[in-house]
Amino acid sequence: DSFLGAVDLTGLDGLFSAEEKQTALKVRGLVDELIRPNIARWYEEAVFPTEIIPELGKLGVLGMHLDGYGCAGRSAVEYGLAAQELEAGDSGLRTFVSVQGSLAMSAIHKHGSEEQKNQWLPAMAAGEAIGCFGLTEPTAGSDPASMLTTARQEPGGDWVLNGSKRWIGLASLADVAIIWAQTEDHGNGRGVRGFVVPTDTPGFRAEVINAKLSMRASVQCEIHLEDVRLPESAMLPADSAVGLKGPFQCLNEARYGIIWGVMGAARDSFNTVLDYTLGRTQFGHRLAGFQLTQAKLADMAVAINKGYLLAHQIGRTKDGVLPGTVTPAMISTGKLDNCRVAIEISREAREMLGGNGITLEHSPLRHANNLESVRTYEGTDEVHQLTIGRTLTGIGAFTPTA
Ligand code: TGC
Repeated sequence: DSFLGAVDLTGLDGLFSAEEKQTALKVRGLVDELIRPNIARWYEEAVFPTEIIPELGKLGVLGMHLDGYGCAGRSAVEYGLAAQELEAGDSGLRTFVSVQGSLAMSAIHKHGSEEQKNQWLPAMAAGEAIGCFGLTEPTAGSDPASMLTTARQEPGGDWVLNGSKRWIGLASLADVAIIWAQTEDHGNGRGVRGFVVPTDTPGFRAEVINAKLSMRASVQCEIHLEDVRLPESAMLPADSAVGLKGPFQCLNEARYGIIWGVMGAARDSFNTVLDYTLGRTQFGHRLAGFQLTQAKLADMAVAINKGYLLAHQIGRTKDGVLPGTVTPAMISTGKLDNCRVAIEISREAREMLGGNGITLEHSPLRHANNLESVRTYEGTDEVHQLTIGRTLTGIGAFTPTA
């Protein structure tokens, strides 16, 4: 019996140690107990259940791949396994853990001063403080180099931030925001720096984006920054944070979590439709006995196995167990294909559920709708195709030449 269930056709179970599976099963237990019984209602009512945050802190999944400062220091593979269990519950839940751990905490952990790390990371790991990550803007999505938010340093040393950010997860709940801003006038991204902004700083305002058709059990916001004054020490000081490589290193972490996470949504969609077709009879036979149903189930299972193998390959490379380094093209390969596969599987599963598949009683359409967001954020398909294209050809094609 594989811990991944019937979908495991290729011995995936044997890829993971007993300890790694134990980590995954603990997260699955939380999802089964707290998320599955309530997620349809939260989704319908567009509620993010803040009461689960301390539980996630106790489970040790917030910033779980980071070392020290109260973080669990687990491997990239364990983090990935946790992500796929969370996203089997709902992408909004996995997104919370990604924004908190891979974006906000990672930014402080990679680029912050000792003071910033000590002030924020232990509380964030425990779920006692919430963080968000402000990179995207109303007019700067795929092209963050064109951001308009500015940080100007005054003669006394203070920084003053102005601008706006959009699609920022958790911003209305956050205690701290990592805000990326241009510190120089040329606007080519080289002067971008990150700032640790307590959200109670005067001039900081977060406005929830309502009426979403995706990620409804999750919070995304617009942030408005009007003369937000910060001490000199608020800037992330590390050299690694100078320019866009600062936020891009954090995006790599979040994109890595997505590679695993979306396989959880795909697996849950597959399990739902496998159970359904084994139980439902039409034309005098169980649906699972029809050849067309089996062909679809087989294609879904094959794709899910390949997705896990890809995630595992990248995870073990990230952990240094396999040789080589994790390159942006490797991350793009995983994010692009696993999102594409997961959304196709969720849609196929919805179709196989017939009319019943459009209700919140079954998970696949909820997963498919969520995956519209997951496929788009942290780099669209096109951004990842062009990142891979640049690696293959040596030619950057992000900007049209004509
Ligand atoms: P480019 O010239 O390629 O790079 C600028 C500098 O960054 C370095 N770099 C990376 N470093 C680490 N990891 C990566 N993946 C990196 N990609 C690039 C690069 O080496 C260079 O360093 P240096 O030292 O030479 O300065 O920059 P570009 O402007 O040409 O970028 C091209 C492109 C399109 C790949 C990039 O802009 C991109 O990835 N765009 C997509 C951005 C994106 O994913 N946005 C979504 C953000 S999600 C969000 O804000 C909301 S958070 C989620 C939530 O809150 O729910």
